[in-house]
Formats: sequence, C-alpha cells, structure tokens
Amino acid sequence: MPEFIYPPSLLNGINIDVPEGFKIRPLGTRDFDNGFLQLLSQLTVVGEVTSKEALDRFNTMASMNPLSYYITVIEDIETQKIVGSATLVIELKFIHGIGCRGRIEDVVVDKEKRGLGLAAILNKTLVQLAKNLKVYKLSLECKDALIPFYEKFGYKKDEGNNFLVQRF
Ligand code: 16G
Repeated sequence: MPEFIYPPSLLNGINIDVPEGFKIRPLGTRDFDNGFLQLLSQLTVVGEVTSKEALDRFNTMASMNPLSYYITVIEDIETQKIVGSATLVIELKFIHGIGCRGRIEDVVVDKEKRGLGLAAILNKTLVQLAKNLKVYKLSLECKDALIPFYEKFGYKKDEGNNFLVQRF
C-alpha cells in the first residue's frame, strides 16, 4: 500500500504559505491513528469504521488509475494530529474533449485551530492542483453562510443550475 494517497510531489510547485508549525501534504496511512476520522466527524457523520475498513478504502482510492481522490491534509507538526482536510475529486468525462471535472469535498478544520487561515490554504492549494490537473470546471456544495468564503477562491453561483439531492 502506498504511504500517501497521491504523490506528495504533486504539491511541489504549489507554493502557498502555511503557518509555522503546520504542514500540508496528501493523506497518509498513519493519519488514521492521528485523528483523521475524528476530524471528519466535525463535518458530518463518520459512523463506526474499523482500521481495516479505513485502510482498505484508502488503498482502493490510492490504487485508482488515473487517480481520483486527492485528499489533502494539514498536520500539526508537534502533535502529528491532522487538523485540516479537504478533498479534490476528479471525475472523468467524455464531454469537453475527454475532459475531467473537479469537485471539492469534505473541507474541515479542527475547531481548536480555526481562525489561522488553514481552510483558505487547503482551498487555494486544491484550486491550483485542480488547474494543474486540467479540470474544465471545479465545483462544491456549501451552506449559504459559507458562500462569501468560497467566493474568495473563485467560485460563484452557477445561475440557472441547481444542486439537487436524494438522501438514502
Ligand atoms: C458539505 C461538504 C461536502 C460534504 C457534506 C457532508 C464542502 C465544500 N462541502 O456540503 O463535501 O460531503 O458537507 O454533509 O466541504 P452530509 O453528510 O450532510 O452529506
């Protein structure tokens, strides 16, 4: 199993300043012992997930060809805890010249570490990574209150297009 969910070198050319004491990098296998799932539970329901299930899912995602799951985390270097995470998902298309679409998912920063600009760092990094991967569009879903935050990274409402959902 690879150590990281995508090659860390893909972040090399993306020079977005991170506050001292923090590191941005792809999700790693050891992060399941360093609070990654607990962090996700600050966003939504994670449910009962065993270590084996988590690592199997990691392995499936990391083995995709081409890669689709660019889960990017911020580590607190001193404690090794994962204090921020956001995912770029790449969806393959026939349209737009065998193009691909990007989606930003599961953006979360630990409630103890909010106000340091970590969510902005994750967003700027993933917008740049999506551009490097040549997506023709990048989208996300968010609550009304977060629209002004996401607008700072180039998103706008897609007038006439709505987000519809069914929950099961
Ligand atoms: C937010 C997230 C989405 C996540 C969902 C979970 C962002 C930009 N959006 O909409 O990615 O999957 O919350 O909520 O992070 P749910 O459990 O109600 O689907």
